[in-house]
Amino acid sequence: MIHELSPADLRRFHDDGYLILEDLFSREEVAEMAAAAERLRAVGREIAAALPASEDEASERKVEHAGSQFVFGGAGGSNGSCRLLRVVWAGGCEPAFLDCGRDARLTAVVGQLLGSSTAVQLLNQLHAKYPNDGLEFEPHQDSEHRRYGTPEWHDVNGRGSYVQTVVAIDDSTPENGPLVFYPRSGRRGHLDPTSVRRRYRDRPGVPALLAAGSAAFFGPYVVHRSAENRGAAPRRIAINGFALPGANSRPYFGAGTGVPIELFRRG
Ligand SMILES: O=C(O)CCC(=O)C(=O)O
Repeated sequence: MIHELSPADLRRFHDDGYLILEDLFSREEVAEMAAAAERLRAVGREIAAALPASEDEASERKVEHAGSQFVFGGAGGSNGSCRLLRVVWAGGCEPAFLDCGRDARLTAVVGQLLGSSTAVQLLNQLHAKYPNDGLEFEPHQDSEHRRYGTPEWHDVNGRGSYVQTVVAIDDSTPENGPLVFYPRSGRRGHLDPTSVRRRYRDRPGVPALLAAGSAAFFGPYVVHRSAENRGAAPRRIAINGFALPGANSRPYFGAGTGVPIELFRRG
């Protein structure tokens, strides 16, 4: 079923910078994604164990495998201190992730938010945080990662030209490192990333306590973060990001990136 956004939904998205829709996917569907996420985790462990140890703990290491890219941080090697930060184009290895990212229940909402029947998918990603694994995301705007202000990004609609979506695979709780938004923080557009981190580091923000199967949709300017998982269960999310055609010229990893897709198709 396609979710028709109300004028109030659209207002909330444009004013607050984000919108939450509950129960977009069923518990059975997210259970399949959870199983797929655990297979990706197991592959990640095997890859990490074979990585040579690195002196440089600060830089990321990227390993391509079966159509996905596994991104690690930490020293690596068989000592086990290497951490899987994200799986890029997760649907390459595990099609359930791409099925979710291309599902009309998700893309039709993106289409209404972008005001377009087509978009270019840039991201299809798994972020998994396990209890006390230390993985956290500092306050940021996604416009930083999309390279706003450089020749690689052209804001074709004057409203950011980008929508990121997060589907919860697990229930988010206050303890397990939920996404935290700062409503209305995007009203002045793209900001200096260092000042964003400094200004928002000590502010509580509004946690998005998404139940499994619910989704958050957000524009490129709203500041958000997520803390370490201090809960007892994983917090896994599926991220898909969509740009208006003509906005992005930076290459992204993944077999389906860069190609305009139809957002309103049925089924
Ligand atoms: O995994 C997280 O909580 C961070 C997600 C995030 O910052 C993003 O989708 O831009």
